[in-house]
Amino acid sequence: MPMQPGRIFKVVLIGDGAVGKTSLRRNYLGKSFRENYLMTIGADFSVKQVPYEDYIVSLQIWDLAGQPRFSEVRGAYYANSYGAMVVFDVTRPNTFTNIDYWINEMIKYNDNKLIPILMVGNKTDLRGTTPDEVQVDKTSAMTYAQVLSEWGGLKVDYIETSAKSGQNVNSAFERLIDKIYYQMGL
Ligand code: G3D
Ligand code: MG
Repeated sequence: MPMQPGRIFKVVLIGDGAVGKTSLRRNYLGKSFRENYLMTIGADFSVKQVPYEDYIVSLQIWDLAGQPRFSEVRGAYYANSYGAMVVFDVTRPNTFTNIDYWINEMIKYNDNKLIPILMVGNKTDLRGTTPDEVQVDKTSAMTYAQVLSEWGGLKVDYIETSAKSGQNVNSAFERLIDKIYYQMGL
């Protein structure tokens, strides 16, 4: 069966500054990486055509540029999102603690919709380069994703990536697309 065009999925990348949001997007897009900077809301987005079953999904990946907590303009950033990746840096525990803030903000500005969320622990290539006790370990992050899932039906999964080595980057975006399809009952 020929591929059918048609589905546009907007997904937002959220999380503290310097956790690797732009790097994940760049790694995933490869040569087709292009900046489309929207100055008014301080965001960038890129589009990737992703074959998915019989469809081509146009994945619009939105990424906050610059000042991460500039919330007056956030409505336009979050509106009509189908899914979110909430990213933290496994070597900086405070970026993990702030996940709550980002999820709350996203829900508030996206019409209180409970869209699928993928929690992403990035910079796994730096594991072992700083003492283990100051890193966020995988078990704690998985447990937290479980806690969030049980709280209000958010359906949060957890995946670890390295935007530097490319480890799991494609899988992360594929997982989010899967979750969106699943949620839509497709
Ligand atoms: P942001 O968009 O979330 O603000 P960026 O984050 O993608 O701009 O990344 C912030 C810094 O972290 C960048 O370093 C980038 O190269 C680095 N980085 C992103 N992902 C990874 C990763 O998986 N591993 C490692 N080791 N570094 C990563 P610079 O020095 O360019 O500011
Ligand atoms: Mg960025």
